[in-house]
Amino acid sequence: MIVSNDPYALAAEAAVALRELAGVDAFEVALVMGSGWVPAADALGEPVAEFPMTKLPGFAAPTVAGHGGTIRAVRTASGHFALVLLGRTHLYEGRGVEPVVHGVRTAVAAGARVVVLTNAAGGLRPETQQVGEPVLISDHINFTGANPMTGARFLDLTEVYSKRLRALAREVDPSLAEGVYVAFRGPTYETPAEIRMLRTLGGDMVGMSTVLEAIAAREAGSEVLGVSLVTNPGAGLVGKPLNHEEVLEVGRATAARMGGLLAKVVDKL
Ligand code: 8IG
Repeated sequence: MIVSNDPYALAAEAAVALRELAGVDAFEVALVMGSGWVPAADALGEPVAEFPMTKLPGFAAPTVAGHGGTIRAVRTASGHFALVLLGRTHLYEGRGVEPVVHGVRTAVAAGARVVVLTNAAGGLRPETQQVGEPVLISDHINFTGANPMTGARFLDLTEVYSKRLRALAREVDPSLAEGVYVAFRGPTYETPAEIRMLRTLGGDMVGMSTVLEAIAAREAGSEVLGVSLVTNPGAGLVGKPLNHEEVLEVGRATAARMGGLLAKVVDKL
């Protein structure tokens, strides 16, 4: 196996290995299941293959509980192939941006024209948001200080999160709200002052993922659908500290709704 040090070539190599291991020629759609979303993956269809991400070139094992580190190929109810990434690498793990976007680049190289990015997030609008509520990402603010692209290649980000796909998701569930997702590098949660700042700046959710993957997917030419599961109000908004176990619990409690939503959206593609 040749393991390239060019991240784009590495993703192309991983896509070749993926097609081979999964026994699937091309995937129509890829879904990245963030914390809290892994239990929802079972609703997507019949698994045809499943293996650790580390079997493919360029994938690091995720280090966070509930983040899986597994790749699953699924045949959907409509007979299409979906690539499900159970877990992701985060910027706060300290390996840089390339491993963070490698899954998305590999998925697009394996055919995915649509990339669905899910995450668990803090809610910046407890006046209107409920814990356990999915929110469609309409736009983002990238406060990670990082970017998956380098060089004088000026990518337009006017519509990172596809209007078409958001409308399709709302056909499935008309009650879905939309919001602006703000990403920090983490791994710390925010201070109450930072949460107040983000509210002033027009953010609706805050987390530590998604934005770099969304940029990489757009760079590679895919459409993106982003969905945040609001699992806690931002720090200081209700006065109680946050913990990761609660995030996973919200995911387990809402798995049926989230799985049903994703399965129906995927079937409409
Ligand atoms: I779940 O409140 C989850 N992930 N940055 N802030 C940030 N990330 C999060 C939060 C949060 N909740």
